Amino acid sequence: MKFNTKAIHGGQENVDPGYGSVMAPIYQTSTFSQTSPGSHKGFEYARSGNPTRDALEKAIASIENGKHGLAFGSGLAAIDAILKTLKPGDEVISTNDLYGGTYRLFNGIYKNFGIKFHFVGMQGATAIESFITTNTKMIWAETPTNPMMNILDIKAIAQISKKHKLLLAVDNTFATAYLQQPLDLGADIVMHSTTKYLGGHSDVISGSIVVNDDKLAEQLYFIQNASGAIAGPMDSFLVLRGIKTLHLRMQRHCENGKAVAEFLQRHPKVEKVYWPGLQDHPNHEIAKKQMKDFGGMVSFSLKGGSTKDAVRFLEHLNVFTLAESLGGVESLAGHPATMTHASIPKEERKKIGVVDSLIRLSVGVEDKEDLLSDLKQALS
Ligand code: P1T
Repeated sequence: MKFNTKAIHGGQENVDPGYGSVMAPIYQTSTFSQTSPGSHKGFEYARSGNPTRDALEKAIASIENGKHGLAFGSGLAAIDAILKTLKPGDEVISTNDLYGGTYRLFNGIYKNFGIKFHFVGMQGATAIESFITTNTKMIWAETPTNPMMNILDIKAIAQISKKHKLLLAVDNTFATAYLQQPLDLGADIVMHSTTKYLGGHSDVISGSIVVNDDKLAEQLYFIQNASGAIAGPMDSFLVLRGIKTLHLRMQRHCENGKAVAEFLQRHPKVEKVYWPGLQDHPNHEIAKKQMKDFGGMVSFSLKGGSTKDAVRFLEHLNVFTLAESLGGVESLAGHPATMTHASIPKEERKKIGVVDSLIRLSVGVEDKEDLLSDLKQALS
């Protein structure tokens, strides 16, 4: 099956053997009856497995061209499960430009458990190698990065991780499987905050992991069951429904993202626009090579801008909603320095370009004329 067909049918062959419902039913149950101890229809207790979650896990694995999918209660719960494959003394090399909550989980929790993190600019993949020690176990990449829209060369990083026998985990939240499939490019683990584009309607918090390796899948399944941060049946249903229109929505997100990025680039009050589709984006060529299109996330800074200017702009938007999160049908705008990335110390933020006037847009699927006129009036 090709991608669009997979988005709708992938892994959904037998979602309701009872009645043949076309959509996976919501199995809102905590447990399943057994005729004799250990004798059941495939499910025992809903933390260990639930048919609705199972349908979602198969759908996510299918669109990522992976063998095994796992669904969690949030994107961070999925990242947390991945980190639990490590032991005290292990080291992780992570991109230094990443979602603030991921940084907080690494630095605020796992560092205290004896895991060492190196935060490195990964646009030049070769920079990674100088941080590898005998204790290094994992490379953590996010591309496009949140919020600076840097593009990391997954294939080049995968070559390094393979050479040194490390695991490469890629957070594919911003691109989604529609734009890039990290496992095909050599990654070992692909992770999503399915709260975003996969859910697509700003009505659920959830996360996922997809892997090919059977042993790694078994280890992650053990952690999912033992730690228990699973996606519930209703949330699984919502993400599954979202995936069925992912390709349609992403196409429009990309079209509108392009229109917004080009409009901002021409605007006299805008200093710099960060969108990988722009010719002058430093990683444009890699983006062209590894992505089908360039996505709907756009960041920009204001000329001579301060937090005050950014806040005034954000307060005057009408069609864009000022809110955390991204990837829903509606356009959102945020201020990374005080919102999504406030948990990264200011010094670290400055190093990666998260200046006080930086604004991040999640461009939705509304009419682009309405989006552009909203930006125009708020800028004026
Ligand atoms: O919010 P949650 O579902 O737990 O996902 C965390 C997460 C992981 N990875 C990336 C790239 C993310 O952007 C996020 C969540 N991000 C936001 C809430 C935000 O507004 O950037």
